[in-house]
Amino acid sequence: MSSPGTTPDVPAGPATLLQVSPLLPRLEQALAERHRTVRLHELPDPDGFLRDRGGDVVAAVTSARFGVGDALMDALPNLRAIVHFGVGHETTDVVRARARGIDVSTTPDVLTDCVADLAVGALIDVMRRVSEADRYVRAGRWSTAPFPLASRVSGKRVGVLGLGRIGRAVARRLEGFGVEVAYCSRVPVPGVAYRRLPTARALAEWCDALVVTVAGGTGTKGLVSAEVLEALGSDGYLVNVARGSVVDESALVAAVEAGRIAGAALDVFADEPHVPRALLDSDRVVLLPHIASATRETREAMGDLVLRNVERFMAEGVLLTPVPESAH
Ligand code: 8YV
Repeated sequence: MSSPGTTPDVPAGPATLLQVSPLLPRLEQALAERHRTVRLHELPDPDGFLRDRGGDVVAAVTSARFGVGDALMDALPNLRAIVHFGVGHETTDVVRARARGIDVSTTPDVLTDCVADLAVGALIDVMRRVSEADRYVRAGRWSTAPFPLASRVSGKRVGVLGLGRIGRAVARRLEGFGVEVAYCSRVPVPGVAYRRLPTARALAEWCDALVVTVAGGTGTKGLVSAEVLEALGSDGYLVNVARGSVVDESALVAAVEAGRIAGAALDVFADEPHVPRALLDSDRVVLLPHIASATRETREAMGDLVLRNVERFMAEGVLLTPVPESAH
C-alpha cells in the first residue's frame, strides 16, 4: 500500500499500465481512457510510486528511445509486457525481460517505408549537395559564382549495412536509380539477388555510399569504425538512419574534418540531441533530428500498433507484434 503523501495523484487500486515516457497525445489519451494508466514521467515522486505500487504494474508502454532499463524492470515484479513505440528495442534488455517471463513488442513494418524514403532522400541530399545548395542560394552566393559540382547518384554502388525490413526497402527504392546494391548482414538474406559481402569493411571498400540500417545495441556498437570509414574513402558517402551507436562518432568527426570521406547524412547520433561541433560546422554533412519515421501517417500507424499490442495483451495475455527470438 502506498504510504500517505508519496503518490498523492495516483488513485488507489491496481495500476495496470505504466507509461514510461511521453507519447503521441492521441495515444496517451487512448491509453488513459481504456486502461488504468500511470504516467511515470509525470509523477512528482516516481521512485515513491515504484517502491509502493510497482507491484501493481503488469504492462509498460515506452518509446524506442527510453525503453525499460534494468532498474525499472527490477522495480516491477509483476510486469509481463513491455510495449515499445518504435522498432528499435536496444534500450530494453530483451533477453533479461524474457528470462523473467516478460514479453516485448515493437512497431515493425508500419515505419519501414518512411524510414527508407528518408534514407534515400538523405543519400541524394548529401551526394547532390541539396541542403548545401539551398544554403548557398539563401546566402545570396548564387549571383557571385556557380555552385560547385556534386556527385551523381544513379548508377553508383550502394552498400546496405543490415538488410532487414528497412534495408530491403532502401535497396528496392535504389533499384529505380539503376544503383548496384550489395549488403552485409550476419546471415545471408534469402530471396534477394544482391551480392553479400562478408564484413562492413569489405562493403565500404566496394561501395560509393554506405547506408546504415542495422539494428542498434551492443552487438553493432562501433561497427562503422575508423577502419570502415577509411575503406569508404575520400570519394565515399555515409548515410545513417539506424542508431548513432553503430558509428564510431569520434572517428566520423575525424574523417569528416580531414576529408577522408566525401560526406555524411545523419539522422541519428551517439548522444541525441547533441551533435558534435565539427559536424555542425561542416558543409559536407547533412544533419537531421532523428526524423526518419516522423510523418503524421507513420507516427499515427505506430501509435495504433502500440494500442493494438496493449489491447491484445490486456485481453489475451499475449502481444500482437512481439520481438522475434532471432532478433536478440
Ligand atoms: C522513433 C525509432 O524516432 O523506431 C525507432 O526505433 O528510432 C523511431 O521510429 C522512435 O521510436 C521515437 O522514440
